[in-house]
Amino acid sequence: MTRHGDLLASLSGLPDALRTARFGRPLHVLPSVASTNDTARQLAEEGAGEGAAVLALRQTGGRGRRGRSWASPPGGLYLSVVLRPSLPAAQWPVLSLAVAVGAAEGVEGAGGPSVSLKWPNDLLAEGGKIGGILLESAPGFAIAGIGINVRAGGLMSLPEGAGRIDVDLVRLARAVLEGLEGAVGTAYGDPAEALRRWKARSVTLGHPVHVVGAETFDGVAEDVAGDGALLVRTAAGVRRVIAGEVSLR
Ligand code: BT5
Repeated sequence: MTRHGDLLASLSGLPDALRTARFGRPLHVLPSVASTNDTARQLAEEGAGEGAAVLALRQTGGRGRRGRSWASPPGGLYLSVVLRPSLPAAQWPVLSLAVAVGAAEGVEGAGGPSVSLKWPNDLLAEGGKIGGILLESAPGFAIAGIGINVRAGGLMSLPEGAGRIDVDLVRLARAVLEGLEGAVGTAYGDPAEALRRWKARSVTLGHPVHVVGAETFDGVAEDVAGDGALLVRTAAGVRRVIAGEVSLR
């Protein structure tokens, strides 16, 4: 078999080895898709339950937040999981923070480097952005998309500021699915604990930040609110950032 065929076979056999109750059950493994989030959304619309997952070896139209693109060369992890959250929709942003924590635990569990998190959900390691989370919601479900750069991905270039990790993709997929099930379960049962776990990995809190959103301003990132909003202290008081770009200064 080709390396590609081996990889597809190993990934397809992953559910047998998974220590999860629901995440990765089933796991649809595909050679190439536009965006795993779109494929997972279709499955959810057809009734797929919590934990159903889609993994692709590459994406031709990988997406970031706000219409940005996600470079998805072969070798990286491109994974989307259907969530049917028991939380009120207003708290779903906490889920996206929890997904980042679960993905970070997965990277470490697969033998990768320690991962820190930048609000809302960039995965940082070894001085670069090694991964990101795209949580998209729809009535009755959400799709959690996770992208992680793996060094074996070869020569295709990634954007400036990106980092890659040296891990085995099959091991990474397994550890991420297990990490996600734990972290998302915590978010459902104890959102405050999920936030504590995010904060423990944060490189944002306590630091001066530059916020670009509905308004642009500077301040110091002070805390994360119960709904996942970033609280930034400015000369005019504390401001809540729900959607926006936050850079460390
Ligand atoms: C994210 O967006 O960080 C969310 C990325 C989520 C990707 C996964 S892959 C599986 C699933 N299916 C999808 O279609 N998406 C999800 P954002 O914070 O908007 O970051 C996007 C920005 O990061 C881009 O504008 C680039 O500057 C940079 N970027 C693009 N590709 C990258 C990569 N592979 N590694 C690091 N940075 C990248």
